[in-house]
Amino acid sequence: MPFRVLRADFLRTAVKRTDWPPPPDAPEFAFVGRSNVGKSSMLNALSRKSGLARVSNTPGRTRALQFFELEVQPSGSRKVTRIRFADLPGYGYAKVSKDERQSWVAMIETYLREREPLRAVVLIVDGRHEPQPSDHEALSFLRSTGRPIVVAVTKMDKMTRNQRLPALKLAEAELGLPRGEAIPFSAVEGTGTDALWAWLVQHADVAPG
Ligand SMILES: Nc1nc2c(ncn2[C@@H]2O[C@H](COP(=O)(O)OP(=O)(O)OP(=O)(O)O)[C@@H](O)[C@H]2O)c(=O)[nH]1
Ligand SMILES: [Mg+2]
Repeated sequence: MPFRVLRADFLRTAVKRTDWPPPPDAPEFAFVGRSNVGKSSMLNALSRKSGLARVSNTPGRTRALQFFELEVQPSGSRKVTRIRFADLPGYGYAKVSKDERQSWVAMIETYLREREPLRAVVLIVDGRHEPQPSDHEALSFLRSTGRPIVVAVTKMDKMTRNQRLPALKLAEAELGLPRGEAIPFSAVEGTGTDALWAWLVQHADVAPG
């Protein structure tokens, strides 16, 4: 693991801009994906703290932006860096009113466009299904923000070993990504946490070592 996690804590919930954590700002990363895809589980796997973000079998559980603060240390270094994670409400969740859905979308899009310390975004898709129309919409919105984006293909453990590489390649091809760009992930097996940390660190403006 390129970074050791020294501390990981829930910081605050935000439904409007004034709730966003105030300066001094740390480099921030957002986790975006369909409802129930495994955003909160990914955040827990990265922070090595299973109860940090709330994981649920009930889709649509995370209804606001949830901010977390971590202290991480590059391996082989004494420098401690503070970063933040934002766990975003899932999109594509049908069982809410149109008004509520529109207010979610506005809340998420405003944050993704305007949040100053946001360094990069992780878009999470489910490896068991080819990308859905809402995944394509999310990716094209994210591209329009000009933010660095990485696609993580999660729940890889739910596939047989033989199914994993074809699923990864299919997700990349469907989303128009170069082969090898998406990160295969499993919150259960811990697959992909090192690769994802390496990518995050690269985008944190924090020199390792
Ligand atoms: N097998 C397996 N299950 C996973 C993985 N990631 C998440 N899950 C399960 O998928 C369900 C949803 O996980 P969450 O992390 O709550 O998903 P979410 O995207 O945060 O969901 P919302 O906040 O409701 O949008 C839970 O039952 C998790 O245990 C994974 O990598 N492998
Ligand atoms: Mg969640």
